[in-house]
Amino acid sequence: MPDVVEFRREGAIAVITVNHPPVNALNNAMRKGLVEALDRARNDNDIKGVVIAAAGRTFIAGADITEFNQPPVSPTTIDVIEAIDAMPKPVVAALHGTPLGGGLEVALGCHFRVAAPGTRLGLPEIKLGLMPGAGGTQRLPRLIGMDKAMAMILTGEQITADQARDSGLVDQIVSDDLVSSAVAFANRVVAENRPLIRARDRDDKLADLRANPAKFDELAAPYAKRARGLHAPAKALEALRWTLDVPVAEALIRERDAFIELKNGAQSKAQRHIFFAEREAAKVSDLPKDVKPVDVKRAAVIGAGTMGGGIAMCFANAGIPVTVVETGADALKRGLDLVAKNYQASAKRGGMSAEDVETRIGLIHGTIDIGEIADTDMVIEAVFEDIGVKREVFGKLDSTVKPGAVLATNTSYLDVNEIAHFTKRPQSLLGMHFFSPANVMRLLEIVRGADTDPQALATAIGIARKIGKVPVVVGVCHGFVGNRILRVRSTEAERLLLEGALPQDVDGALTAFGFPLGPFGVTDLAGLDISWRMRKAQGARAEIADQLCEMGRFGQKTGKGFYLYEAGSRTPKPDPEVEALIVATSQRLGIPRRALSRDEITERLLFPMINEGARILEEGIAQRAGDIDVIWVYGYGFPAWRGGLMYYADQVGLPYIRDRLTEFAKQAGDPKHEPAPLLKRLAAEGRGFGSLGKDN
Ligand code: T1G
Repeated sequence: MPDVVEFRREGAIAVITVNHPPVNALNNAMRKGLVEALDRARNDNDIKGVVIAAAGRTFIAGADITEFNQPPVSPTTIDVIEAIDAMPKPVVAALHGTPLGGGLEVALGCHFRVAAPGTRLGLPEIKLGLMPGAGGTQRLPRLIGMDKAMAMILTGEQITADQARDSGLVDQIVSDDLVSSAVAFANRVVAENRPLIRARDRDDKLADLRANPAKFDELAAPYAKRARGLHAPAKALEALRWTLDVPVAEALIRERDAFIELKNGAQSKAQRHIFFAEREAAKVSDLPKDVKPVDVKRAAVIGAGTMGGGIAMCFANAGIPVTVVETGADALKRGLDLVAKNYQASAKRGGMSAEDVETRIGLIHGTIDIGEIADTDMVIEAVFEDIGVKREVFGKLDSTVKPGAVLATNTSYLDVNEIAHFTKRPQSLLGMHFFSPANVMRLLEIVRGADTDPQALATAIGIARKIGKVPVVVGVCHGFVGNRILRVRSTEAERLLLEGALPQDVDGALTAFGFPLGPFGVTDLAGLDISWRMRKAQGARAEIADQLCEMGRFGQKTGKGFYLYEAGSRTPKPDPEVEALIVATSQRLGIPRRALSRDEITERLLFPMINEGARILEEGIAQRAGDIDVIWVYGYGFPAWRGGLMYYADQVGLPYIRDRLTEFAKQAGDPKHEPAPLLKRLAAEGRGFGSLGKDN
């Protein structure tokens, strides 16, 4: 096992290389090794300069998050940076891959930074409910100015090597061998006897702001507005403000204390749970390690509707040529025009350059001849949600597409096993359930059929990650995992309307909980007609929604749904006509109306969803409770700072949820609210869903 920190000399330059695969996370051993190596370089008079580099695919990608739930062990990241700060010799960071978080903070502590082309740099702590805790909030604004530093720290987004060089974060982009170039850079600094100015001592880029502190509030306002119940953004903004009027030594101590407070807080623990759950969700316990995925060089999408176009964009965005097949030239043209319009809109927003738009559109080819996709490696069907249409499409695909290609259906609730047997190759078929808009939503439910073979499954998981999705492997049932739980929520939401709540009460409860939109706001956005069509196909009924549909009130697209929408506005307004319809329906059904508290509404929605999640785990439709958390955070806007549906249940406590479900069942005379056996068992054992999978 190579050392986590290696020390070697190149002439008068010490080269310190860290090596802790896969991402060089800054763990206890690495920090200790770095401090020892820096002490050695400082005390050796023959050493005139230092380079800090990393082996493997990336420079340090941050503190080791797996250590966060244990007490901190010295030396800390701050100790490492202070050892650099105390160095009277030039220290150059040699950056490649993704120097992030504590890794970038170590680099900020160095006197100079050189980077390989393609390096992406960031301080993503905010995405973990944290803030930079090793000097990032004090050093970055001094190097690149407050507006750029605030954007990096408050969004957690990465910047490119060019952006880093142009902003002053990186001194040089080196295209030859990175470490040799960094050594040469260090030798030049020594030879030229360049002054060693530490980032913490630079104030030139803050002078204007210090003279006009009100400008800070202007910069901070949009980030503060978006914080919506999150603790980390507020703390990070407070720390950034210290650069204006708090001595840097004092500010660094305050920053550390603020970071520790966040790290020990419930929100960050929940967001760190989602970070690891997202990575776990792509792992399938019985998938052989040596399975060889199909190399998807060319893809195809059947159907150029909203979903088909969005799916095609996902492949084009990842640089994979994709053919879109439609039945008619008009539908094809409409679909491809919509794709072009989406790209142009994103270019207008500054999301991509005109050349990017051209390249991506160039990767999408349209045809009405299915024969053209015979040689593709993966085909995703995104046609009308009708089993007869699926049968026809997959029959054609089976006789057209080369053996070994992976065939996927984007169905959101039809039986994937039934669809697989429309072909003679069920082993190569699975579901790839994208969420609308497919080019934006990151969740991808990979629906594993009874016959899906390891190669098809591994291919779908690999391609999902390649196109920037968060894959979660699920089993076959009506609605798989996400929509099956959504259906429970929708049923309960309607029930609450009949018992006394109004749409704005129900939506208000969940937006207060942290959802961006409530159930009825979402339905108005997506269109009531979509679920209406499904209910009619299944002979199901939703009293209020069906009446609204019969009145042609399909939501935002018709200006009316559960709410009213003024022309050109997407802001939902309560509609007295809908309230009257709800009250009349309660009376017609003989359901007495009563006032429902926000807490009761929240529990009546979330607890039945948790119960359905327990059943999903019992049936093996989801591998882990964390998979359900990831699905609802990435597919339906469940607030990540609450950790997801099942993690939240563990925080509330299963005994309480069990008892409330028993009450709901009695109240509504509805056995489906009876607590699931798994939930009852865990409650009785004093355990949570999070304990499953360890000793079940
Ligand atoms: N700590 C521990 N493990 C980590 C890790 C980390 N920081 N980052 C990744 N891993 C694991 C991950 O769980 C997975 O494990 C494997 O590495 C590959 O990751 C003081 C305190 C670097 C862009 O937030 O964004 O520094 O599943 O699948 O898609 O202010 O990982 O293989 O067992 O994601 O190529 C700040 C988080 C921490 C960076 C690579 N840093 N990581 O993406 O691979 S807080 C971060 C990432 C901090 C300071 C504070 C990504 C990546 P396994 P992967 P990838």
